[in-house]
Amino acid sequence: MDALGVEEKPVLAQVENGVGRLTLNRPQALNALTTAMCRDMAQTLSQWATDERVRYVVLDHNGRAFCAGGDVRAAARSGRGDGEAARDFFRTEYRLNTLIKRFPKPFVALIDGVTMGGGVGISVHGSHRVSTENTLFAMPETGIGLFPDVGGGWFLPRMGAPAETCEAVFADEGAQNYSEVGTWLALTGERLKGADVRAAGISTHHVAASDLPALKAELLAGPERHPKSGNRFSESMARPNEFIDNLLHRYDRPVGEPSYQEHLEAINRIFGKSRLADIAIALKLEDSDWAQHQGEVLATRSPFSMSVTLRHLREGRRLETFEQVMQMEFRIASRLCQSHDFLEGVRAVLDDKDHSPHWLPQSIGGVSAHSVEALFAPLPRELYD
Ligand code: QUE
Repeated sequence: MDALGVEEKPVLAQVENGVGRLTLNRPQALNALTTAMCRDMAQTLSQWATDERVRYVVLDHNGRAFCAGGDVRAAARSGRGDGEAARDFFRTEYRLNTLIKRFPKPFVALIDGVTMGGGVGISVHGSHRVSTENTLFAMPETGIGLFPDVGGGWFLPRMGAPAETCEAVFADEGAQNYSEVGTWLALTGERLKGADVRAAGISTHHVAASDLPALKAELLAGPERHPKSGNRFSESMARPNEFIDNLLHRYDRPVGEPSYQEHLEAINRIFGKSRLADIAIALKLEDSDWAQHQGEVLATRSPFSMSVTLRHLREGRRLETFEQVMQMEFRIASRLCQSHDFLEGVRAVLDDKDHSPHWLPQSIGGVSAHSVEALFAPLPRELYD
């Protein structure tokens, strides 16, 4: 509610100057996504996809966080019962992720703050992602007994080695020499800050937060208002991609090597192993403080979630279309939302905040291959739509 008692909308949508603008407007909850927000954005975007008034879309946020994730507490509440509302949430959220991935016009996400889980899913699949020194990226789901969904099965196993990240990192085809950076980020939930978000290819452009108001003003003014486009109005309107590329290029700040560069060899060697137990052992045997720390982080994550995640990323790397990955993710999420570790993880991290979840099984060795495999099976008919 605002001062006049008017209900504030959690997502603001407007079309002006040929630009469709979506603004996340639930700052008190770090813009965490509810089912209604996802449905709302999906409906707006599917209209804008064919609306000639809309040349491109800008997604920004009110408040310091871009988006902290999905409304997982509501999902857990549902998961304690029949799980129907939780499945409805994941179905709606994944449809939105797919709409953004397949959006036929430039989609510019301004991720000037916390961008985690569900927040990654509504930005990373867009054509243009702009980070700042305030950007804090993570896929933290293994810490609450979930898995890195929202298309994590697509982009995480396709992250390139930093040397190649200036190219199209998430290109549907092309170079197959992917790194294991995504596997490392997914299993540990490690955060990337600022320039590292760009160096890893999560963002496509990196700008100073102090430049963001000016960049935003130019983006929202649209091609026609741009002083340099002058009488090239129709030309730039016909080529929104070129307009956006040029505009973002002017604000782009170079980033150097990522801070994890010195660990890249170990990341690829250790997180490239096929079995989770082998990854955990290799971290323990590695003679470096960094590896010891990664091992200690893994020891706090849900063994079941990590096992599901590793299988998910390997399968996601093999699958040919984004839609296939999202179908796999819906199968997993539909079941995981009623699982012990998810309900326990949300209790420990988000409800009671004791940060001491009691995972079942307690250790990696206790996870049966059969229990992991069961999450990937096709769903019974009654769970679709
Ligand atoms: C893992 C997650 C989430 C998380 C913490 C995790 C997540 C999520 C939130 C969150 C944070 C602050 C809020 C809120 C939600 O935290 O998905 O409403 O105000 O949304 O370890 O996946």
